[in-house]
Amino acid sequence: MKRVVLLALAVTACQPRAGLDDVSADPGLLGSALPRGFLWGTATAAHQIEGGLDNDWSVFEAGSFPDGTPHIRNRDRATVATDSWNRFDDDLAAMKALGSTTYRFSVEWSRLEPRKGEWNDAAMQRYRDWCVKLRANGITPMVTLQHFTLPRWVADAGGFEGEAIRGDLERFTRRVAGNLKDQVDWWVTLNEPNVYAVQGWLRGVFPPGKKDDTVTQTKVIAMMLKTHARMAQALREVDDVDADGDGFATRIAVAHHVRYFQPATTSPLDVAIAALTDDYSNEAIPRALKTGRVLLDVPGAITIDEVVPGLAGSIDVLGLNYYTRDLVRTDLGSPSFSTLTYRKGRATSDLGWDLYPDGLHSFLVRFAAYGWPLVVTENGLADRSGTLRTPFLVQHVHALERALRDGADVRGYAHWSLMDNFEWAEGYDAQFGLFTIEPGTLRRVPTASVEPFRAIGANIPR
Ligand code: IFM
Repeated sequence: MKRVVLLALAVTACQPRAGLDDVSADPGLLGSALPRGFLWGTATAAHQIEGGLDNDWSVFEAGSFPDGTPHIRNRDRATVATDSWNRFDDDLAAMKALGSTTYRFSVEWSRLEPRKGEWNDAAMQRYRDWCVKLRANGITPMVTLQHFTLPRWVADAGGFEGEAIRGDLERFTRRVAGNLKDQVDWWVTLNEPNVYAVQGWLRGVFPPGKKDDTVTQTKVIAMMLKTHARMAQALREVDDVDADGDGFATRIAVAHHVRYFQPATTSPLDVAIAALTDDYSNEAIPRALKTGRVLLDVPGAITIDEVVPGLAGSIDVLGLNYYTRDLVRTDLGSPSFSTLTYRKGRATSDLGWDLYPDGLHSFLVRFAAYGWPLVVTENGLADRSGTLRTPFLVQHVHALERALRDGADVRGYAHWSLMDNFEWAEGYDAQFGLFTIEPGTLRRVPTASVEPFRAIGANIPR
């Protein structure tokens, strides 16, 4: 019966749609090729869902660009977001409906340490309660320690442009780990250092809203890696409890955003710039995590070549956040030497992102060569109509299964996102959720992809 339902789902899901290539293997068994114990679930981040926060983003959201355009589409604010701070039980019910065995979420630094050295123990206790509830429901918590936001006092001191953040985030990590160590083994220190730096210093659409500053952007990535090394060290020292009994007290990851860059043409310049972009954006961070040497190069602007103590060996697992493919067209007048575009005539998400499942297969196989186990810490699409989400899911899981067959050791998949939420500069327009949020009541309403998601998960060997 289960097989028939899945087959029907997958057949519907695989009706030809421009740009979502056909699944060639038997889709009725999707999920069954994943390894026993594979973590299956969703991801969120505090600022995007909790509501009631006061951090550097709260300030940025209120502002505008010099031409008067608001920083955030439609002047949206994360003031309430999905109100998850007060509705965790609703979120948990949604996770259970999905048959989740993991939930990746972030703990919010500005909530836990609103002023330097001043700790909010009640908030820490609430995060702890979430972890206890998750585990009681067979859902492994995966906790992100920094996901794009900073407390105001940290941002005022320069954030990742300054030096102090290394010590401050290390202390924060010690505090969180000390409180959650008997509940949490899976830790993500930082989310998407490359995106954080590009959006904040090149595109100017994240705080601190600086533009075309590839020098500082590159220094920020290096500082994030240095900070990560200290956070990882802190986790290893403090979290000495193997919460899930698998023989490891810590599984430390960085959630690394990868984009599949292809040259827009066969011209040698496009090929060279695509390779440069790929190295800077995709390769430099895993390479640094493996070797301990940060090597970042923006020709003519900045080269960083620095060995960072504690960086080599700092992760146990590489997290990959994968969404899309870009075509790289040379633009030597631009600080990044390129403009990015996408292949015409293919399905795109509501944000214009090319949907390219083969890219996931390619990255999993490529980064498996470093020797780490991998987790897909994010994968999803903005799809208000809900018509593309199921084929997207089916085909990305299929790509993941092919990567496993090709030798990649993939341990988990977290769909972005559990529910529609505050999508940073895009506000609430971009809807990534497996659940949608009913305006007014904020009720979590299942999309048509909930059942396929659950059905695939049910095929994972237990
Ligand atoms: O919403 C974001 C998330 O915070 C980080 N990774 C990409 C997602 C979709 O843009």
